Amino acid sequence: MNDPEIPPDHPRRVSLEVRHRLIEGHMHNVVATAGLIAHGRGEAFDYMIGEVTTDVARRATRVALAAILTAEHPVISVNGNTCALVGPEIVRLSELTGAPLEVNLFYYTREREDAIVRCLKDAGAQQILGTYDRPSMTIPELSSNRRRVDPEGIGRADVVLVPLEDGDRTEALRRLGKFVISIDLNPMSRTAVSSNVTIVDNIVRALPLMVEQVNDMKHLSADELRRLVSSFDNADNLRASISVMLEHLRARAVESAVLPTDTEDRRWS
Ligand code: PTJ
Repeated sequence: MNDPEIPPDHPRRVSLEVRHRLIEGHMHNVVATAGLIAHGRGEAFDYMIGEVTTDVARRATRVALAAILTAEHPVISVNGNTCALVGPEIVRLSELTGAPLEVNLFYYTREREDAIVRCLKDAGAQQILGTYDRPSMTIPELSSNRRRVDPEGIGRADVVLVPLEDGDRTEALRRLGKFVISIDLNPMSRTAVSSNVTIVDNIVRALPLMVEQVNDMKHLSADELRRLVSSFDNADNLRASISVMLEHLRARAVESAVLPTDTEDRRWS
């Protein structure tokens, strides 16, 4: 791609670099075309939350890690956007928690599966579940491509981490009695609402934070970890995330109202 040089002092540099990682991933078959659109929706919500990891998301992250660390068969589901944006971090999280990676795609093609497997292996993954050459089983409750799962992975998992998801599968996994953790910037999405724990944050911040926190969390006893999970209420967590967004928007409205009209606030351009 003819990548325009992003000046280091560009006020939107981080956001533009993330976009370019996705575009690159799309050109290499990792990211579905719809994945670019999904990212745009994510960006809009990220704007509303102030493009930072909130205390609410930090707490949800700890609870998510506690659930993974106390699970018998935790699994990390990987799709195109996740692989393109946080491939190395997702591989690291898998190593640190012992939760295997499973490729599970909504827009399945063999080319995309191969490209994602290559990307994960380049990031250091040793074992990848859910590939065409492995045994598969189906989730009967689900009609999309995502219904094909690995019996050694999502098939037998008690806890599934589904970063960046479409709602159908989360609901199906919940009906099967699985504990679902999602990372979704939209606290009103079906995925967010039907998960047991929703981390309302951008995966480009959430995954590095999970990797950073997991070693600390490992020092907690199993009882302490379980207590963290059982005292968590995802509806409260989502309400709090929406409140943060509202407060942020209110503050922006006030700021905009007092700015002289010829003032360009370049952070938000
Ligand atoms: O790789 P595939 O074939 O499995 O397809 C993946 C996509 C993402 C295309 C597919 O799962 C899809 O269509 O998802 P949706 O229904 O668009 O949902 C994506 C959700 O992720 C939306 O709620 C977005 O707000 C949210 N989102 C987008 N980018 C980010 C995000 N959440 C966190 N971090 C992001 N960077």
